[in-house]
Amino acid sequence: MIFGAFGRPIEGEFLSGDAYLIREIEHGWLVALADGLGHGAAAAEASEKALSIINTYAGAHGSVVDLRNVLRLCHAGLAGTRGAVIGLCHLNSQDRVWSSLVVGNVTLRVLSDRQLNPVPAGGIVGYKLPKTVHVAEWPYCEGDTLILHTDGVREDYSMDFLARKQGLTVQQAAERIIEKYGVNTDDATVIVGR
Ligand SMILES: [Mn+2]
Repeated sequence: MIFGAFGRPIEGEFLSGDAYLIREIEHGWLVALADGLGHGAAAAEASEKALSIINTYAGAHGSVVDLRNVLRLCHAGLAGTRGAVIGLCHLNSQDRVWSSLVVGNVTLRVLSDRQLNPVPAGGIVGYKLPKTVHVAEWPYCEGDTLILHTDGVREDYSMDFLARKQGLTVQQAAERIIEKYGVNTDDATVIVGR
């Protein structure tokens, strides 16, 4: 997999309340995107804390990734912060399986043989988790494109321009999405993987 990512803060802020992690782990990848509630430093504190917890978890667990457990750790660790909405995605490249978990307003889209739009659970990590959190799983196929973005990006975009034949790198695709579909009333961040 190759990943590209791009983000920028809301107009008038220097610091984004969004934060992301793209980490190669044993037999796969762990990708996380967090959007701290509100904007500015307090939002960034919550999202950075979530990512630091996820990064520590990834370092300690090798190829064994339990997304529900990651979520529980984040929820406990974010108590006392503003809280964050979070999208987590794990590729097990040995078993060729993706799994994902989303709490709150983070969007995950997958361009694959079949298009997949996993359903997020409501809630705010660090404040209130939903009763049940769905972990979506689907087979990994070579060439799959994964997109994870915060709600600073409109959702009504077509993924046509991400098709391989358009020749965009994942980094160019990430920048294009923010440029064309980022809203200026919120921090906006997108990760594109292929
Ligand atoms: Mn947001």
